[in-house]
Amino acid sequence: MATSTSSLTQRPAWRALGAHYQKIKDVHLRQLFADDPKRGERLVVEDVGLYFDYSKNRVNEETIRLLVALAEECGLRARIEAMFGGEKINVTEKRAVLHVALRAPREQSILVDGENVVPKVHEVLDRMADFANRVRSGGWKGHTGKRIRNVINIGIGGSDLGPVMAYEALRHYSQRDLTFRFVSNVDGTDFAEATHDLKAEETLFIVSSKTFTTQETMTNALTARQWALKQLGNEKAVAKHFAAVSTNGQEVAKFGIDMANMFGFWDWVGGRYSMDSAIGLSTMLAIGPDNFRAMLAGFHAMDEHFRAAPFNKNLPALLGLLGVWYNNFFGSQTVAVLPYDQYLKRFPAYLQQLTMESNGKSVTLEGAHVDYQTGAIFWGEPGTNGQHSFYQLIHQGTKLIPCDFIGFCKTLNPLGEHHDLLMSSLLAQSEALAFGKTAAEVKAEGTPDWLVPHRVFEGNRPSNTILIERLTPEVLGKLVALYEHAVFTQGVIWNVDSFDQWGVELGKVLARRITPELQPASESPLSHDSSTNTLIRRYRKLKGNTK
Ligand code: G6Q
Repeated sequence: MATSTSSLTQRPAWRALGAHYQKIKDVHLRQLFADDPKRGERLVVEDVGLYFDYSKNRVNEETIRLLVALAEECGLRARIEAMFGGEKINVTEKRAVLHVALRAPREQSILVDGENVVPKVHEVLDRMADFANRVRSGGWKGHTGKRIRNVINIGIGGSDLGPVMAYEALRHYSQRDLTFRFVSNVDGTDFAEATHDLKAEETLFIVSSKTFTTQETMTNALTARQWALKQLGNEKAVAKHFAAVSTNGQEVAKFGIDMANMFGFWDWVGGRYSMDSAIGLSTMLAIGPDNFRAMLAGFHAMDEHFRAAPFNKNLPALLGLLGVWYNNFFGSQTVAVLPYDQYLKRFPAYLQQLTMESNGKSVTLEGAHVDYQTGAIFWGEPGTNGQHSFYQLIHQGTKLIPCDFIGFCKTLNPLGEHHDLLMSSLLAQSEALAFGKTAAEVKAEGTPDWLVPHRVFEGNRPSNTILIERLTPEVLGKLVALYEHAVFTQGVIWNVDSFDQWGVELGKVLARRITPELQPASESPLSHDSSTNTLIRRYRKLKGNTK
């Protein structure tokens, strides 16, 4: 394979950042704040209802100037326009990338191959709303005439993580007499546990699959069909208890789902960018069409901001560029996302797919091997839980882990002092990470000399703080779009295709090859490596062993 001509690392702004890094790498955040007492008021951006404080980063104005220059040299502005303009920027799959069209207002026009796709988007949204209203009101009856009480989304990857995350995030706004569950894993345990206490006559399955061929989803969907028919005893029940979300009408029809219950989307919507398409049907069923549209309006507000704001005031661009700074110059391997809100408990898992599937690439758009680092590892847990487990390593370990703190000024569940305690933890953590505690301070507390080194906190550990008034559907849309476009920004800098996922496709093919070989009676000769062959034989033997 050709090696990259290093166009990124040869860029003037990249080289200037390298030189600048040498100057700033040992400067402590204590110093940066002491030199500029108003730093915490200046290194912030407030727009579209989000307050983004990036002052606790190891940057100064020169760093930001150079990062912005890098974005410009890499043509970020033109690439944003190419995405919004429907150009086929997913080059390896020759597809447009238009999740932004999913949240475009009715009157907007976005062309793909000369066709305005916005009317199609709204037609599906209107059908979803009609369906959601009928299920939510009890107007939609199951096969035995009972109303639906349980909704189970069957999907995996992009057809699961967005729906689960959004349901958990917006649970406060959900219709409480409906139960929502999500089955993704091909492990039968997932299906069994999701259904063990439910009655089929009150259950609606939404089979969510862009391709409608994904092994896990189709296996779970067939199991669901059998489970429902066993209880309801009539093929006709499928029309009342199954809906589908897909781009593949033919396969949906083959499965036997009534086409009136199919909600479509298009090849220009990537799986991990699809929670605001019909893949969000379970979300709409939970929170209702008006709240769903409010979420879309939030996405759209961030889209417009990303498109229009200068890069030094542009929330996704800054978030993405700061990520490049740590990833490529400080050598950080990971980013911790730490939402101080229990409703956002699945947000880090959602972001893992969004970021790592998008930018976990090692060749450029032209197919040359990169000679620089690309996508970071994203991980995290909600605060304050994480404080009692892995924060230790962030504070005192040997690794530099930039953190994103996300917090809300108003809680959705006011209960005594809880919210102030939660938020004071967020603020205390980012403060401690940045400023640490010196040996002199530790000694002054009366700590014996031998214990001092253990109780010193170096500090200088960077973080962003995103502070928002309250978690609403609109805010969730803004937050997701913020990270979507930060990922896009990084993909442009690294010159990778953020919208393909050949690694996922590989897994889909490999699993199919081994399945027939696992049967105990299988005679097929094994032609894997000696480790895989031996593991397969052992599995076959013990699986057949009923003792
Ligand atoms: C997302 C990926 C992947 C995909 C799943 C499910 O960007 O392509 O996670 O969403 O593999 O695919 P289907 O929706 O086609 O079942």
